[in-house]
Amino acid sequence: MKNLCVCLFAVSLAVSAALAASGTFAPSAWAQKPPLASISVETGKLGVQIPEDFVGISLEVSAAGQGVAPFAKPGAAKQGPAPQLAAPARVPQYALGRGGEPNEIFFQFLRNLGPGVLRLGGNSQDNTCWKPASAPHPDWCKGEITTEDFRLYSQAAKSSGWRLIVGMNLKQNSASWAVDEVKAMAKEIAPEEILGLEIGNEPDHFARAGRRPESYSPADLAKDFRAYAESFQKDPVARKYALVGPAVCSAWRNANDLAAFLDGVGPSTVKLVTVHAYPRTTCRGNTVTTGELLAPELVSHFNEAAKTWVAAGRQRNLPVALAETNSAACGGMPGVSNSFASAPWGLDWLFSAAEDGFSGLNFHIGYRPGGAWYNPVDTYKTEEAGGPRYENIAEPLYYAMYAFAKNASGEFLLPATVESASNIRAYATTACADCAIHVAVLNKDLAASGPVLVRVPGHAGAARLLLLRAPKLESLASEVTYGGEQFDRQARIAPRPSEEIRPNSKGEYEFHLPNAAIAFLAIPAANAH
Ligand code: BDP
Repeated sequence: MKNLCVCLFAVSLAVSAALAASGTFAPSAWAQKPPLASISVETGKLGVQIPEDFVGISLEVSAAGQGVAPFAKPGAAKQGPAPQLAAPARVPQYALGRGGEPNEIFFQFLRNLGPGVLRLGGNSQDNTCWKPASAPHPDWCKGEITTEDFRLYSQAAKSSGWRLIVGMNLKQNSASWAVDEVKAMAKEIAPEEILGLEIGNEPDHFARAGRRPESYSPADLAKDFRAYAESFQKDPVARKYALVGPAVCSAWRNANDLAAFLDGVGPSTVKLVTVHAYPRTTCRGNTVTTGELLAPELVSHFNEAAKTWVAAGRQRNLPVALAETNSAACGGMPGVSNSFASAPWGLDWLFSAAEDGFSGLNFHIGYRPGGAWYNPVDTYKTEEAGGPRYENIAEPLYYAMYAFAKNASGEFLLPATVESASNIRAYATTACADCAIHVAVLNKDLAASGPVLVRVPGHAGAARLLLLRAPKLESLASEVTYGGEQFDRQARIAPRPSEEIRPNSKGEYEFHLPNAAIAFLAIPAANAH
């Protein structure tokens, strides 16, 4: 799909200037401002089909493995002078809730997205231990994984209908210890609730963290991974589960190293290839601006490389998932990752990753002291007499995931060409060759707004328009609306009244696209008038 940027504005200024200079200037020429964008959709050939469960969530195995204590009891607070704050600070909580007190509203947020994959992984996966005392390196265990955690995972799967990818600790590097964990897990989670077990998180960082020798290579990783796979195969319980990996994020996330890993573990060892990506970082004091997040090159550079990773999997008949991703590593950028700007970024990221051929995409939810800024849903708790009450907030990125799930999941991509002098992207999808067409127009520009024209040859029925928008790109969740509605604290959103758009005399659908907005246009099938 091409998103051409033709500098119409510059052309029009030049033409107007020439007309004025030649003395033949007609005042109406000034009135003919070019549209913000002209979009042409081709209906002849169906492109990539977006899997129905494409949109997913990646969640840390535990908050404890990230160094954040879930539900610290009020009495357990540090001794010392009482804080001077008038109101208690909001305490971020683990999205799934806690053992015996599941966060049902978070499960509803998952259910809203249709079928999906909930990956339990992240750095906590390799910092959390099943039976820490029997771990080969107990001092590497920052958190403990218990039967209650497995039960919570299973409740999430049952309640949401999503399948799980459950991360296993590879840093400890003990296959027999991992088999014990799988046996305990199998008592709490039904095999059909699990898509696969993921061995290790970002092993390309293990040496940097001092957990492997400096010389640790993709071939060494394949050896460690294969030892797990072989032990699992020998166990009647563990052998029931498919394996997923290598969850690489930087140095080894390239076609050559992926190939070295996949060929090293041998055919049919992994069922799904997983890679991670954070296009920006806030690690080591880096900052990220809205302009950087929305820059066209951010997506185009990523897609160029991503296609080669997908190809490495495909050559071995394996699907490749962008199993952990978000806007900026180290928890995201306050005021950017949690602002409305993350919605057009998130939609561009979703559509283009689908176009690259990824089988799924999981936006990460993180925990760190001080909170993470990129979470699609933020969970807090308030202590009440009867126990904790969870408060769940749909962030702008969640609106993007929801709109994608409602308008594009399960459909085929169609080529859409954009002519615009501004930073506008468009994607089109359809469920079949003769079906209705969904067009998403993403205003990623920092300032532009204006009329948009959409042409779909042969389609002339009245279309329906919904806007996902906010007053400005910097707006936070409380100001985001989809079709004028918002998610409430119960994860519900009211039915959204759409606006009818009839084609103009040239057969184009025309509407106004504000800044900080994404338009979803549903155009009826060609033969439906
Ligand atoms: C990823 C880790 C995840 C972190 C995230 C981040 O897998 O656990 O939360 O980085 O830094 O690489 O935000």
